[in-house]
Amino acid sequence: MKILSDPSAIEVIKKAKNIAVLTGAGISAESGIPTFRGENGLWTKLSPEELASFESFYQNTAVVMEWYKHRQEVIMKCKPNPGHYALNELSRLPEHFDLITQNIDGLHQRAGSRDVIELHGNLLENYCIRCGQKYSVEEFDEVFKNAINHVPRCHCGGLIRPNVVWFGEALPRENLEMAYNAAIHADVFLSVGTSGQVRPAADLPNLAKQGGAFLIEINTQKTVLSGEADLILQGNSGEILPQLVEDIKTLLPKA
Ligand code: BV8
Ligand code: ZN
Repeated sequence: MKILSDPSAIEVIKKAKNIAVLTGAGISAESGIPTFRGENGLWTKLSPEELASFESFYQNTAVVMEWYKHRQEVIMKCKPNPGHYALNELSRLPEHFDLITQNIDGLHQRAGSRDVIELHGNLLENYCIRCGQKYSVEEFDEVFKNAINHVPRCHCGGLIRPNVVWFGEALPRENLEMAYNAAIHADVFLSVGTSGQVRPAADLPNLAKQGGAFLIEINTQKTVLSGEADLILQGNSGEILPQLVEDIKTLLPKA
């Protein structure tokens, strides 16, 4: 069943040279990774400030690291879903494609996407805050197992933290610049599975609009971004994206 029936969307996509996509936790929901703010979102039980900030890491290292360790285990058991694979397909269609994600689960990369612009880091990477030593998931497991009071320490004695961006921390400069650049040059910008609550990532869809992009939102619900969207495709991204990419294939000759 064709999902693209909107004539203006069809016109824009036919001429699109640059397509950019921003994904949030919603694209991984069908892989079994809980979202943050949905009905059973992670943070409905625990507030973000209690967990995802350097202050709480420093004051409640064991609680915060238990939470991240649990999330690493969840991620390791999950697999990319058809939505992740569809975006990898889509990347081959336009002249230029950018995939920007707020997610830290690495599922885009596991679905074959390359050059993923990770705005909030990657939960499968950990590092020592004192000497910067990186720890793979396996190495971190080892340290965590022998940690005194669940406080994982590097051989230099420094605390080990996940390589994610916490509230109040700056996003990786280079990745943020690439994301801004992708948004302002996009002819079509897809916002997929994000509630648009967290800045500066949530500024990207509007930035794309200001740059003249046709904004498509894919979400199970309306969000703060919906008012700006030129086309809203409401539903599960794991179902919508494969259909949308099939339609785009008929409109865009292979780049
Ligand atoms: C910064 C990593 C400045 C960690 C995350 C006061 C003090 C300090 C900062 C601020 C402040 N007030 C505001 C700010 C800015 C703050 C912010 O935006 N706060 C918000 C909450 C008000 N931002 C920051 O602090 C950022 N840094 O500003 O630094 C600075 C500059 C220079 C020098 C120093 C400092 C850092 C933000 C990054 C925080 N880290 N994650 C971790 O994961 O543990 S944020 C977290 O939220 C995740 O990364 C997540 O990706 C992100 C956004 O959430 P979503 O992805 O949108 O997920 P959500 O659950 O909300 O929504 C899911 C959506 O999917 C829903 O709409 C749902 O309907 C939909 N959905 C569900 N299922 C499906 C679906 N859609 C389609 N299909 C489905 N099947
Ligand atoms: Zn160290």
